[in-house]
Amino acid sequence: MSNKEKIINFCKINGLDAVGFSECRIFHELSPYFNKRKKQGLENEFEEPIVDKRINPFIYMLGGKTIISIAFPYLYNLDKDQNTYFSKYTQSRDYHIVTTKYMENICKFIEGMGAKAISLVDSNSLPERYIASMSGVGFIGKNNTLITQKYGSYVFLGEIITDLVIEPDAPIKNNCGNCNICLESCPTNSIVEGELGINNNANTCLSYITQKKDIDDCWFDKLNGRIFGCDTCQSGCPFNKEIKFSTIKEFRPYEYMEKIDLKVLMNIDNKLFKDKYKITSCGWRGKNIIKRNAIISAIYIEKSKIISAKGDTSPYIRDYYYRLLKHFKL
Ligand code: B12
Ligand code: SF4
Ligand code: SF4
Repeated sequence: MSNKEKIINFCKINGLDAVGFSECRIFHELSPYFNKRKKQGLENEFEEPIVDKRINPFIYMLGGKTIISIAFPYLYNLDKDQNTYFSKYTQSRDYHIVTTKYMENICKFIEGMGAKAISLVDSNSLPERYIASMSGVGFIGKNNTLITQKYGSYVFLGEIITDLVIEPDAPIKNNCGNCNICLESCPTNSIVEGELGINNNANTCLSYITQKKDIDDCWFDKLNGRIFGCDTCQSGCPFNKEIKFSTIKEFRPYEYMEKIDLKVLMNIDNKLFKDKYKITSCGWRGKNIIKRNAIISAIYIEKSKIISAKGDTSPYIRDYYYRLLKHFKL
């Protein structure tokens, strides 16, 4: 059995069957693209600003030969969103913790073969979707997401860099064709067709706005019930219709994340945050971002002063409360 087959089998035993391999190399072809995006102001604060770091996997392993891309399916159901909701990717245990546990296990397996291996997920400078598409794990759709055949785009992406030389897989074809559903459904027209091909204006994307610390008043009418993240350009995608759900037990959604209570969210204290929300993928932005978005939703939907954040201990929350009252002339 080849090393590639051994790794694929080990991943399968661990419930991971969307795995691909590509050569570890500098992605020179992406540098004009990233530079142009920077010039056009499309880059956002969560992206690595130094282009050389974005295209160079050797900063993580000097003698790396192969990148293994792994897609972790996270969707447990396609239930319709409520008026106010957390996006699907935030509803379970923080994916950084979950995927790292699986990948460290795979790294140990590779090390057992006498090789080096390190794992990465999300918080790194590399273009994870591009690596996944190069590895044949899926294709990048017009909505910018990496779409797999079996699980659609509801997957997280992780990578293992190893010094094993493994035969790469071939990329698969982009199958969007003439479909434009995601472009047409994006509430902020953030998916644009321009000089750079199809691109995403990360700075107007509602997923970003829900996570941004300081937002302008113009976004108060746009969030429309989104508490953290945005799934709109994924939920209408035909490739997300007939998909297999996740069997990764750690991604089972918490009930309180699926069926939310706005009153609870508007009044989160430190203890509740620590016990229930910090452990999810939206925990990293802190308690007040969730609270702020809940207050925006409550006032936007009810259009009344039903809540009083006047007494909130945080000046940040009080500031948003008064701005909302002013904005909605309440
Ligand atoms: C910054 C960031 C964001 C920002 C910016 C999003 C964006 N459009 O890139 C914000 C906060 C808005 C965001 C939102 C989301 N994100 Co995010 N995010 C990231 C992060 C940290 C960096 C991505 C980045 O640099 N983006 C800039 C763009 C330009 O680069 P890119 O996404 O890597 O891919 C582009 C290039 O590869 C290029 N490209 C592809 N092929 C080719 C070929 C050539 C020749 C050229 C020149 C270019 C090119 O096109 C791609 C699309 O624009 C990654 C983790 C990582 N390290 O990659 C996660 C990541 C991309 N996010 C992820 C997720 C889950 C999301 C959300 C779905 C969450 C949600 N429900 O709200 C949304 C999706 C929004 C959307 N439609 O893109 C997943 C992607 C899963 C998937 N199936 O694609 C990632 C990989 C995290 C992870 N490890 O799982 N995210
Ligand atoms: S995540 Fe939402 S706002 Fe962002 S591109 Fe998709 S539909 Fe538009
Ligand atoms: S909605 Fe249509 S255009 Fe958008 S990613 Fe899906 S298939 Fe592609």
